[in-house]
Amino acid sequence: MKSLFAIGAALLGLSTSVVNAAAVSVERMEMAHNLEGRQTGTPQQCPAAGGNGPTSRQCWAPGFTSFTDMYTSWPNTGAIVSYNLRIENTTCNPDGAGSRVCMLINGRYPGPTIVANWGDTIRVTVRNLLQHNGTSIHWHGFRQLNTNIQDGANGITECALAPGDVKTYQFQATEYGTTWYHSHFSHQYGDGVVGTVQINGPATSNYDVDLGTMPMTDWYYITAYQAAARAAVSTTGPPLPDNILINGTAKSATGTGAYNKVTIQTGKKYRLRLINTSVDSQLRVNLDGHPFQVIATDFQPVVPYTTTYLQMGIGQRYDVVITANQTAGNYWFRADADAQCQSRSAKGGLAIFTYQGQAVADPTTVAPPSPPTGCQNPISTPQIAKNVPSASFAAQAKTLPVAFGPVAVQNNLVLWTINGTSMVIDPGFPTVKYVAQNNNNFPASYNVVQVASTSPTTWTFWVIQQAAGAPPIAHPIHLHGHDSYVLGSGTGTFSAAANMAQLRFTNPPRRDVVQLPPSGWLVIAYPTDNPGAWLMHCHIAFHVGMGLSMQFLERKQSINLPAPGSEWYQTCDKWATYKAGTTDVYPQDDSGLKKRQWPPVLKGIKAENLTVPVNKIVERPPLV
Ligand SMILES: *[C@@H]1O[C@H](CO)[C@@H](O)[C@H](O)[C@H]1NC(C)=O
Ligand SMILES: *[C@@H]1O[C@H](CO)[C@@H](O)[C@H](O)[C@H]1NC(C)=O
Ligand SMILES: *[C@@H]1O[C@H](CO)[C@@H](O)[C@H](O)[C@H]1NC(C)=O
Ligand SMILES: *[C@@H]1O[C@H](CO)[C@@H](O)[C@H](O)[C@H]1NC(C)=O
Ligand SMILES: *[C@@H]1O[C@H](CO)[C@@H](O)[C@H](O)[C@H]1NC(C)=O
Ligand SMILES: *[C@@H]1O[C@H](CO)[C@@H](O)[C@H](O)[C@H]1NC(C)=O
Ligand SMILES: *[C@@H]1O[C@H](CO)[C@@H](O)[C@H](O)[C@H]1NC(C)=O
Ligand SMILES: [Cu+2]
Repeated sequence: MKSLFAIGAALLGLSTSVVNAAAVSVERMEMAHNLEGRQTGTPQQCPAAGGNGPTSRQCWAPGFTSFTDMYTSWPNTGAIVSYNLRIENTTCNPDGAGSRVCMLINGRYPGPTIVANWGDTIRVTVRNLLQHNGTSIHWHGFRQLNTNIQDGANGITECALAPGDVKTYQFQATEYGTTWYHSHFSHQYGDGVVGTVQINGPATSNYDVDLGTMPMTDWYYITAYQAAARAAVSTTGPPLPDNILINGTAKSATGTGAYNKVTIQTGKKYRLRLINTSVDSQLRVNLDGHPFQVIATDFQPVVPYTTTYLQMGIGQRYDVVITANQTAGNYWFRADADAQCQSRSAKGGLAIFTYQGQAVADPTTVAPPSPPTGCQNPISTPQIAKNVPSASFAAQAKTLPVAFGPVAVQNNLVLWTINGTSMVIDPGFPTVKYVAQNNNNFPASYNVVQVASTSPTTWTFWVIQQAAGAPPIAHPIHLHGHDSYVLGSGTGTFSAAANMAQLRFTNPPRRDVVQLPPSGWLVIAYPTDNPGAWLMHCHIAFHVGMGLSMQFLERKQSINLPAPGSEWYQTCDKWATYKAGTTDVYPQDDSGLKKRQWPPVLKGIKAENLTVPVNKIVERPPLV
């Protein structure tokens, strides 16, 4: 009989060599800090009027610079930036390999880029024009300070929008930088319901031209729903992505389609906003001949550092500056599935950067030497320094184990658990509704962890631990409602006695997606300053669909609840009507966040009634 380890690896489609390689060396990425004058974190004098320009990117608006603590201060511009998003069931063909079913926003892939200034209010009206799917749109990385119900996580902060329904989201951009929005309903974002967001603000290094957002994703010729269905029952792992799209386009293996093309001019510096919007693939990104100067990680401005390669987990963003100082010509931009993070793709991702005045042609450049080894979080230094109190760590830190079946469920579904539970939610009965009804009987499968807190300044600490026997796969862990303060990560089993000295409490990196290393641990912290029900989940769409998700219920007495009779409740009423009608042709068959059956049934036992960890309930004969 195969070991659980080997079965897990087989289910996730890892070759034995990858499994073995993953267990070995873990090194940090190259991180030469740039030590030029003002770019090391010294504030420059900004004109009273603001003064943001090519040589003064630290400056922004009167009283606001890249040194402003954006957790407590932001410009109240009074501006409202409005967008309309129509989600439709249609077809698309981004690399010319053939038309397939897609769900698109406003008929394009990716959907429109939302552009606003720091401190603006963003108002987005979403129309669900799908015939047979709900939807909900999550504004990835936005802190949603005191606006939990705008987070767009169906089953947690809102009811899913029924087919035909309309909903308006509204929240303030209290942070700036680069992010994306995507459907949080089932596997829908993998079929096209994604777009990027650019919030203009100050920067920690200078540049001449902002090239805007550069989303990169794995791409399947089958739909994400089909891929997930195969992944859920497969003995050989999720299907291999067929291609990697850069800014929504690529050439296929047979040469159809087109590369994304960017023109640059000798002597200029360019800001590029890289976003990994994949379903299953971690990416390794570089531009041949042009090192990246990193100025932000997720929504956090960082002290600039230079690197030739970036490893990007799903949902992660890097804002980088490149300098056009090489021989004029064509250069490959590469985004490859990162084997160091157990990712694979049938084809690598390519785009072309061309110097102005040169004819566009396929480049002949080669990738830089020494790509990173291991699947790691680079240690960046936030520009706005914040320390984490270490005194309460030992008393308050709690462990959340991440484990993997085999769990015998209907149809031999593959499941992931966190703290023993594989999440299943009801898109029609969000956690916020329980809170509004003062009902503490959350179903066990909602995987609610109530956060101990006496005030907004109480810190909470979490050790996310790969359980013994879990397959050695990195998981990009995304936290809603907060930036994770990344105290540390490593291999093996965390123990305060052995690993406390490794934790960084002085200005640790902060970001909203952090890699949990294979066979290892990750320690995060955050202050309980944002009341709400906040999801924390793996951003690999297949894994969240298989339940790798939990929610923190933070200071529930202080959550701003929806007003009675408001649109929020109407969304729930419409969802209930839809579920009771005859047009709901697809039963829920995933976690609901990326999907599974509601109510959940585990070998005849309703998950609401489970008191023992799901992964201890039933063992079934291993898949062979
Ligand atoms: C999309 O359209 C196809 C073909 O008409 C249909 O089979 C499918 O159910 C639709 N999907 C959704 C989510 O509406
Ligand atoms: C959503 O639509 C897809 C077809 O496009 C279908 O496979 C899936 O089951 C639907 N999911 C739900 C929960 O309605
Ligand atoms: C991405 O594509 C859009 C639409 O084609 C284009 O306007 C934009 O300049 C591209 N961005 C980059 C960074 O290539
Ligand atoms: C995107 O993230 C996934 C999963 O975290 C990773 O496997 C992939 O390499 C990343 N892609 C890029 C282009 O960074
Ligand atoms: C080009 O610019 C990069 C980034 O600023 C720098 O590291 C490199 O030394 C420069 N190369 C040349 C040839 O000037
Ligand atoms: C994890 O689950 C167990 C069993 O349900 C529960 O007792 C424990 O409190 C949970 N852990 C946390 C951190 O909430
Ligand atoms: C679940 O628990 C409820 C209340 O404790 C009980 O009435 C019900 O019979 C249980 N259902 C199952 C399937 O165990
Ligand atoms: Cu995962």
